[in-house]
Amino acid sequence: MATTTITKTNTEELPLRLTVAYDEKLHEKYKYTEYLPVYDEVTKFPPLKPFEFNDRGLVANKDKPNLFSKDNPNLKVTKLTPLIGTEIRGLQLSQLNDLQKDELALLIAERGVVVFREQDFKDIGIEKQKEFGRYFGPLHIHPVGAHVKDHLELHNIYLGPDNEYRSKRRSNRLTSTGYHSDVSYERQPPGITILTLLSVPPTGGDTAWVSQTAAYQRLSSPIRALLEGLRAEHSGFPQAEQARRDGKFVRREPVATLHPIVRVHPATGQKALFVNPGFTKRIEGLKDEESDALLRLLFDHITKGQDFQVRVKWEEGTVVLWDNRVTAHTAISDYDVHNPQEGLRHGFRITTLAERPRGVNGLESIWE
Ligand SMILES: O=C(O)CCC(=O)C(=O)O
Ligand SMILES: [Fe+2]
Repeated sequence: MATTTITKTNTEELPLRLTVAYDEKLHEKYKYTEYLPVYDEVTKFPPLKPFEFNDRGLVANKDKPNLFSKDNPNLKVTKLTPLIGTEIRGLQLSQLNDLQKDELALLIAERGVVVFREQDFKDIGIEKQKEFGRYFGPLHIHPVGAHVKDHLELHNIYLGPDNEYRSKRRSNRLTSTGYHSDVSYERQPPGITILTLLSVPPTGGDTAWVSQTAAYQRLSSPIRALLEGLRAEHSGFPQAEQARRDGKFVRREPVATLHPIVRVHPATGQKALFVNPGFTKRIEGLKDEESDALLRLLFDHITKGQDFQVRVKWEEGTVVLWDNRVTAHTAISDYDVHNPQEGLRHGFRITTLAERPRGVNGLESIWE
């Protein structure tokens, strides 16, 4: 990775060390230079505090008359697959009122992923982008990831010739894909996430999501009943340890949490699997071999289930919103970052935190 370290002084005269994780020369004519990835290597954050979460989808009109107004002749709503994913054209996220945002929260919970095309969202400015996110929940700051300068709530998505960190970590594997639910180790893990790409390769760099609601429903009833009584550990430790090994700064100490394996969505009441190959490590109360075998079964089920997955091709102006409580996702890094024709993929993620997960019969998340 081409990194330059710049040391500047913040208002309290404390030295602020920012590592620039890109090559400035490559981006001289780039429109979104202020969004390029950096690492604040000084600011430390305490553990996340518990908070009361109110899902906006709970107060939404289920028919969504405001979001899907009959008075909007440009509106085009398409189901991308029967089980997961809806695409919307003719509606600007930046213009939605609160009633529409509430209905959108419910739609995201129901459909897992909602893809908005032809958006002006990337050009409304960072403060408005954060304000939009905050409507759905408090914004998460990633414990180790690159971010946007002066805005740690904007998690950076970047893969170019001058920063291959994301792909290098997977270079010894047969595939670049890795399904996960973002930072699922947190006590109150993310609900709605908003991913905006500022630069999109002409082809490649799609993202795929799997419906964890459909994945749960496919299981036989004896397995569903077994899973409904179990919790699994989600750990942030391997990610933090890897970051330290790579010489990166860990701004919040890692946590591990036991979450119910079957999670009930507060707004829809639907049950979904809540395990993912990215962060779920073991099942509470099982012998090692039992836990390994059961998690392997579930990870295979999730990653192989193309009939309950959706793969989204990014376009200029696309913004995707998903619900981490009922989906898992993976980036697909299939383009050659060293070929200028295959382009640069760059964007930012705004991640909103949600409730402490609740399972079936009140099974709750716990931690030490
Ligand atoms: O780059 C992508 O397509 C997705 C990356 C990712 O996992 C995320 O933004 O949470
Ligand atoms: Fe992710």
